Amino acid sequence: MNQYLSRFLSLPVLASEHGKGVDSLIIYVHWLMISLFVGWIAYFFYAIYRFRKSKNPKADYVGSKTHASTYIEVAVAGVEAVLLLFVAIPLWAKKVDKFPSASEATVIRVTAEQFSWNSRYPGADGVFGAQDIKAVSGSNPLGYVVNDPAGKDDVTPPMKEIHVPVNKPVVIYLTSKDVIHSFQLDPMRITQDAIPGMKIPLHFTPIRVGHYQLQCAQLCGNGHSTMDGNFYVDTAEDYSKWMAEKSKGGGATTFE
Ligand SMILES: [Cu+2]
Repeated sequence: MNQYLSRFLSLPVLASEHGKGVDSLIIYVHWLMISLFVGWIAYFFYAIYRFRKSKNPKADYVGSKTHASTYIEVAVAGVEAVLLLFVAIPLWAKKVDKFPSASEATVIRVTAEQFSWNSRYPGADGVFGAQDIKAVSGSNPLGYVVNDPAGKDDVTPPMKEIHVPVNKPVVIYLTSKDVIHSFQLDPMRITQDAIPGMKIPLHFTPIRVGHYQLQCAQLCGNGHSTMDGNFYVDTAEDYSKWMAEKSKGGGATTFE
């Protein structure tokens, strides 16, 4: 039954581990809404028939004497409480609580800007080079400290391009250069606002190789609709090849 509803709702392709839980919640909420819809429509037609003029020439000012409506209301609230307490909150707690350690994850810094996405990888040493507001210039808009040794092997792919290996947790530290944007990756069931001045961590594990669309989910200016990005989930070999290609010549000197 759930597969039919999922197909009917045309949920986007699912490519992350935790996404199953998100989809289940969406499906349960829709079952609840479908049953409420059917219930209300049935009651509507029942009321039209039951209180038709030919059988009820005089209005009844007393109304219903049973408590059925109260019981139904309590039952609906009960189902909503179960969904919230036993499905939604545990899913959220797991999603925001248990961050994978940096050593076992692909760690990326993503900086949103009007109207693009910048990504940066820490390179072989696993440490990001420093960023300093004083280093910001026209050719170095994100303020990378050029002489920081930790930054020498950092990798800066072209804008709008992010690669990750499959079946390995991804940790993204998200921020914005200008206004509020939102990092939305539907196949990963991930949406997170990018806020200037904040470094917001998010994590997920991609489980399906593919090329997916990243998009901005926060109206951020005239070019908002063009603020997409290419998110690639590669096999481990393809990812290593790509990373080796992008590492050539050192990353800290390229400010794309
Ligand atoms: Cu945006």
